Amino acid sequence: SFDANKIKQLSAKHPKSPVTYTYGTAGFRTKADVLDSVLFRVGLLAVLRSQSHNGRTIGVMVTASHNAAEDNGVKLVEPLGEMLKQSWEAYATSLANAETEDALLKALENIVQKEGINMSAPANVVIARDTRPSGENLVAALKDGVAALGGNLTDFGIQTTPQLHYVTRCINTKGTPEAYGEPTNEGYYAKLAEAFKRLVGGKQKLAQFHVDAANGVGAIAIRGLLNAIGGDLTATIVNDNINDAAKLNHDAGADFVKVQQREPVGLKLIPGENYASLDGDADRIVFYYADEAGKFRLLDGDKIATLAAGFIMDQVKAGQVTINGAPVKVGLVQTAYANGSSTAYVKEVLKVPVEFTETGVKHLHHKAEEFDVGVYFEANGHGTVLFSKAAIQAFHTTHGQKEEQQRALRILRALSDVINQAVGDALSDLLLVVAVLVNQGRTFAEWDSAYTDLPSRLEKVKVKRRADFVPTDADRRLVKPEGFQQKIEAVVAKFNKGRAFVRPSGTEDVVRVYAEADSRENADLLAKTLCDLVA
Ligand code: NG1
Ligand code: ZN
Repeated sequence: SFDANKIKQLSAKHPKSPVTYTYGTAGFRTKADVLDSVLFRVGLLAVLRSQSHNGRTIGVMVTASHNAAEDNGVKLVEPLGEMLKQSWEAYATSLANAETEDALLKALENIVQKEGINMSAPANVVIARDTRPSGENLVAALKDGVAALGGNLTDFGIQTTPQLHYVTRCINTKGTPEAYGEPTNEGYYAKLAEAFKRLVGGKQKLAQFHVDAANGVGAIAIRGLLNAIGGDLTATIVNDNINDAAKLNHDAGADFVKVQQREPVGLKLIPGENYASLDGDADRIVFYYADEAGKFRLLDGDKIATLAAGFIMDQVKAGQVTINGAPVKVGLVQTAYANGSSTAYVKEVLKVPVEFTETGVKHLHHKAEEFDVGVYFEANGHGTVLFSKAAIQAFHTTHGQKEEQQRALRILRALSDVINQAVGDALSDLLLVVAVLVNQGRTFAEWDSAYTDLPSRLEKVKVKRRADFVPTDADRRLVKPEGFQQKIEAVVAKFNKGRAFVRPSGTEDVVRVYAEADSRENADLLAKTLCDLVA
């Protein structure tokens, strides 16, 4: 078994704060100054998870994404880049909350026993962190945790979340038929750049591009990517100050732009030009532009999803791709936050089936795997497109008769390379969007014209116990507090095209209120009325 003394000794360097932790949709996430013991214990868990996979490499990412600079967080990544298996989330929580060193040892033993872990199996862990200043010490605690159980650790340094997912998948597939790429930054940039060039080479470029990097790690990564691409994509980068932590995500970044429905600090929108904002760890992106009247127009995750789903449908048809004689099944996965207009457009115009899941990409990811090509995006810009093994094989083995068919097959092959299969990735999604528009010869405004968003409002309310709010039906209704859902519905019924729901956040100590209605005023009023009801 394990060396209890060594664990106790190292654990004593990382005493637990009097806080109750929960491994939620984004792993552990809270104020950085109460995370030291959590990082140590996540190090322990990462070793066990690797051993349970017979030494395959587990990823650990230290980030608090779009949250404020004084927050931080940590999440584990499975060997192929997926989010931690759900049954292990409870183990993570049990380790984090063990009050004493003996309780910690007991919690460890419990995991070893329940999972039948062979403690002499090798363990490999790869870690990375975002630009938060607290990351350095937290990584040290994480390393102590991995060392306490004798695991091997590779520190990948300061990287985006998707880069860590990518590198984890690459390490674990190296030398196999599913090899995903070189497990280095250069490999990541080169893979995306090469596939992107296949998609856009020789075609008319989009108008001037501007990228807001939220003063986070995305500022480094977007430069690396643009370098690798060369002349086929140029962009100016703003909000790229990673040395002043106070600026991180401050009035900038994808979350700010989506929630405030306005441009970030540092950008004055020029009609005809194109804009995108990354979040603090570059796994989310939203696009926007100013229309002819100078009005801000948002192209969020729903717009990205509909663009991708529509384009892929077109290519699958033109390529006449089938799997076992049946047409390739393209599907879209959304959450309750998807704008009602986008759902209607996908169902009625694109005629692509839509499924709903709970909030949080792990839920969307799993649902998307049920399709041959599963497109999933949260409205906030977090998402990707998953291609099944059979679909990728079909793209490669279908024999194109006419040039039009061959062209579609080439596009599908390149798309499956440019789109990050491990996790939603702002940089990969940026290339996807540009490539689709270039191939369609369309502008942002033309993309936007597919459907008109219903005005919406997202608010958060501090409550005493957010656990009192229990959602059901993919977060669209509440079963608790008793009778509360009926009250919500009575309010919603008074609004034309009204739709609203209330759910507890999985990443912040708040309850979220979402509302949409036929006008800006009504969406705001509906949200406000419900906030008062919740408070
Ligand atoms: P919570 O805090 O559970 O609403 C937020 C986002 C999710 C997802 C997670 C993980 C909204 C309304 N919620 O979850 O979509 O991105 O963070 O990062 O944007
Ligand atoms: Zn993020």
